[in-house]
Amino acid sequence: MKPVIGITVRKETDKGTTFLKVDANNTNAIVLSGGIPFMMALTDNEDVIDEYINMVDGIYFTGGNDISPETYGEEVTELVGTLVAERDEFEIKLYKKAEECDMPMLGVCRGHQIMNVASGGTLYQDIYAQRSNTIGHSPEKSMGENNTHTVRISEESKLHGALNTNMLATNSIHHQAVKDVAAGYKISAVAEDGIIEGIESEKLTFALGVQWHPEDMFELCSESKMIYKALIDAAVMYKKGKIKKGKK
Ligand SMILES: [Mn+2]
Repeated sequence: MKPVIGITVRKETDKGTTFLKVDANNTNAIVLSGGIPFMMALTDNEDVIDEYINMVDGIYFTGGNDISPETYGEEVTELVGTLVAERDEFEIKLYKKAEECDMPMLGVCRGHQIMNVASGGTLYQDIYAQRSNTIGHSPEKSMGENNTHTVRISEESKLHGALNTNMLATNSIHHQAVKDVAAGYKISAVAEDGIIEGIESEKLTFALGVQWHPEDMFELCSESKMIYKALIDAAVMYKKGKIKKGKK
């Protein structure tokens, strides 16, 4: 039984045309893990968002541009990059509706951050400006270092249950990060410099965020595959539950 995984997309304008798009490594990771990828166009139409929730068995919040500090009650400063308010608003609505259904969710990079914000947490607008001794998280701000670092994974976490390791080498392409973890969430992974690299819900059956990009290491790292397998397994369980309730 293949579950349908709703995938969030970027909104980018090029030469006057606005495109909704996603890095194919994301859709490939879902297909290779046994899921059906379903790219969800941005909309503020509540009925359409409700129908997305009815159509899918899990949600995958992908990476992308910075999240507006206004979504967590702060002023926008010069520390943040390109903002797309429509994407922030769509993803926060989507998260809240998925949360109501206890639908499985996985977030990577921006996706992990938006899950925290949608649940009431906050972000660093820029980890290099707002923290000291921050190293190795982004190619543009880590001069001369490669953008790879290890993370320590908490033994009591679902992430540990999925990966069965305490340490993992991860890729890293971010300058924002989770600051205050949302109520109902806990930290599952931390970098050596203290940056939060993984969070997960303590209330929902499966809602995990990781700050790195497992989609870009899918073929290179077995733990990347295990993250997606965990999402697909949870989505299969969710789909079976829906069928039992006669919703599909
Ligand atoms: Mn990092």
